[in-house]
Amino acid sequence: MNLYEDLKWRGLIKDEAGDIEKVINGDSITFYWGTDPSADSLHVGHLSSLLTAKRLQMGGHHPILLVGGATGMIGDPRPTTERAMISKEDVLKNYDALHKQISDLFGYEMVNNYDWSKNINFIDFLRDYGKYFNINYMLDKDIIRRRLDSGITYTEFSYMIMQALDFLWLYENKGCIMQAAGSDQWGNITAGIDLIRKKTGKEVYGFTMPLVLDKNGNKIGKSEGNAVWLDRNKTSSYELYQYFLNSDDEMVEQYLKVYTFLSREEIEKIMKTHNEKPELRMAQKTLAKEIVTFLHGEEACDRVIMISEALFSGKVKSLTKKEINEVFKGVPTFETSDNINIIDMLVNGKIASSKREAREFVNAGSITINEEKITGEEFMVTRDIAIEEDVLVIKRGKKKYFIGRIN
Ligand code: 383
Repeated sequence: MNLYEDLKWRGLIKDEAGDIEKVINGDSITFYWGTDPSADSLHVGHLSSLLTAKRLQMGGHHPILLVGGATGMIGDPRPTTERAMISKEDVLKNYDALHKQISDLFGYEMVNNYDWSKNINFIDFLRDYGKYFNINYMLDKDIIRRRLDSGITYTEFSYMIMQALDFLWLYENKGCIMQAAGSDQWGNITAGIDLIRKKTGKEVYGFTMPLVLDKNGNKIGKSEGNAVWLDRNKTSSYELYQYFLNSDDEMVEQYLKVYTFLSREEIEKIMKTHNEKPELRMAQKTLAKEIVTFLHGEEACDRVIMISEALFSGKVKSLTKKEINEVFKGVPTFETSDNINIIDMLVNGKIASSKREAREFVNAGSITINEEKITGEEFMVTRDIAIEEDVLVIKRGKKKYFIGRIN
């Protein structure tokens, strides 16, 4: 399989401008991919196209990663409503964070469009570039058309011109002849291609990747409404692992193609074994392992697999305090004293709303502490049963967790 066929097989090519097959399978070219500093970390939604850039690089092409210090101050129009403007300080802060994240993870050559956009003055902008953009052409772009009813400001309307100027600048200064991005970027990519053709008479290329969805058709990378971040301080290795471990059976093959560097043969083999016994979640385990290893390293991944297995088989007590903190990040936590009656502790820790309710829980056998079922109302909670003499993992019913710390 050649590079283009591999990308097609993985489902990574949607729209193509120019003979992309020839360009991708041909001699080494320089291409770019851009992202705006709208948050202080990238998330799983960005990862598929970053990995595509990596695949092109492995195939011999040269990637340039653009972090939009200039475009980030404006905001790419969304199909629904105008964006809230981000403060300049936040754009700079986010820029630094993304720059570090991308260079740590990928080591790509990076550029900032602020460097060439900041000195363009308004009169030159209108004379040198504005004349190349017919308003009818701009209004015809999908994203603009979708905003005509709800309204769009001149600021966001101008965004596509900024991105088009970037492509032109990279073409003229870095010999960049292709732009790759998610399918929401098609209008911006073609705006750049058209500008370069009009200004220089040269043909450059672009392609988009389909947005990766979950089985309900929502964008991948949201967990209970929050983004799944690539920064491990925002989404722990454990959360990342669990997110992909929970992928739907219908989707897991596609995710293996998009999010791992496993070959076609390897993926087909995994799916064959997986389909014989889907309940073992072999494909999901491979997916989660590959992603966590790629993003957080092998050591973090080994630890997370160990933790997940310990929790799954009821071996909470074998975990360290540090591991418990990672796994139970975000779980309600409370302080308690040593040698306290179980009923009092349940009420103080807000695990039960009253003593009466606390007794009901205990008598029904629905409370466990560090996986030991608590049976009597008289039970005293002491350091002896705590992890490292300190931590209590309390489970109420089948799923609800609380963390108690003996002070
Ligand atoms: C800015 C200047 C350029 C080229 C690109 C840009 C950013 C682009 C954008 N991209 C998204 C973002 O920043 O808004 N206008 O969050 C997302 N991307 C990638 C991919 C995606 C897109 O960073 O489809 C998802 O991740 O292209 O929405 O000269």
